[in-house]
Amino acid sequence: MSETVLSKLDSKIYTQIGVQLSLYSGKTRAYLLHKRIPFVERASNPWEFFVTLPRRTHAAAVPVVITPEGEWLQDTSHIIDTLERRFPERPVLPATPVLRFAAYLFELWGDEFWLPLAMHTRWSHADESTPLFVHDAGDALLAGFPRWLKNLFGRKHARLMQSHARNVGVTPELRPVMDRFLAIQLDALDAHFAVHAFLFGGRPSLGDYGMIAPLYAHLGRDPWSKRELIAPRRHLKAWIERMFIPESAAGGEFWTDDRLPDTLTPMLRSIFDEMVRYLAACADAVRKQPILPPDSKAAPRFLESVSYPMAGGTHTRPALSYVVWMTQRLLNALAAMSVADQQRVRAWLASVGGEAVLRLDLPKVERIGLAAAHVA
Ligand SMILES: N[C@@H](CCC(=O)N[C@@H](CS)C(=O)NCC(=O)O)C(=O)O
Repeated sequence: MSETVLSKLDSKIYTQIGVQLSLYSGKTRAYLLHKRIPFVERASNPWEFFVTLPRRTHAAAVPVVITPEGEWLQDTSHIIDTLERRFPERPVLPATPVLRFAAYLFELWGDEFWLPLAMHTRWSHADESTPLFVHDAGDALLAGFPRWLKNLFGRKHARLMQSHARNVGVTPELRPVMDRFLAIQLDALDAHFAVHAFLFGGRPSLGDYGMIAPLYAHLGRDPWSKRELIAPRRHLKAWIERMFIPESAAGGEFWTDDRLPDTLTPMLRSIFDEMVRYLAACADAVRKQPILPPDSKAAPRFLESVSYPMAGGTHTRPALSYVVWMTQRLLNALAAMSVADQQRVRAWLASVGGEAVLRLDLPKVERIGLAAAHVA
């Protein structure tokens, strides 16, 4: 290829700073692949991760997508929103209101409600997960360094993540309730994917990208959960694979009748009866925080401990300020619909016992990296 052709190609290529072991990197990787956005993925290094990323994105976190124009985008929801405007073909949001709103609900459920479940499958089985984690974490942040140094760093990072797991509600006492949740929801997902290629039809939606977050790196790739939870559920396993094979959605469309099939009912029960209670608790916790000036550079991330229903029991973990930002985004998406479409969503919520979503009363927030600031 001539140099001009190569430099023209370069000028259109996106870069994802991401890691195989990372929950959220899998979400944007699947998205970039299915959208056929030209991109390369690369690891990071300590300087970039701990100095450059916080400077540019207010967070030492991946994934980050660098646009060909040199913008550094952090936060998978923000990345997808931004790229959807630039790449409107094959949109990830269904055009019909009920599926569109449901796509936001499933994204939030996968991204945030499943976070403790993913951390549980990884760190409650640390004896099996740690070697792969240490290996990958070393490669991801210390590419080119000797293996012993990579391992030293990887082990330090594993200890950090194990303490982070306690921060999102992974404790020995809470294991039984999380195991029950996983059994119910993984069976339900398997039954859904036995008859449908993706959540809402023949191609992945924003909801599928939220769900692949916990189901790829943690449940789908860590040795214990891959063997014990995913291998026995072959339809779910096949969906995880499809999420990284763009051809699997070729010619596929979202359903046009704007209805969710009964196979999604167990997931909706968790969304409305469990997740919404957590969202409300996060909103209450943020409301108790002092109002910050609009140009603030930092905000508290982990707030008071809150409890909410899970699989017939109770789960407890710190409220997250960030969750309120994602919930605000969900309600903004509803508010942006025409009056007629909003009415259809409301009618659907009433018909599936989901009116609690509409009763959520959120403090106003602005996102700062991995946190959200309570603003006036
Ligand atoms: N809400 C963010 C979450 C990003 C995130 O938590 N990334 C993890 C890796 S999967 C990370 O780098 N965490 C660092 C930390 O939690 O301090 C997103 O959607 O991008």
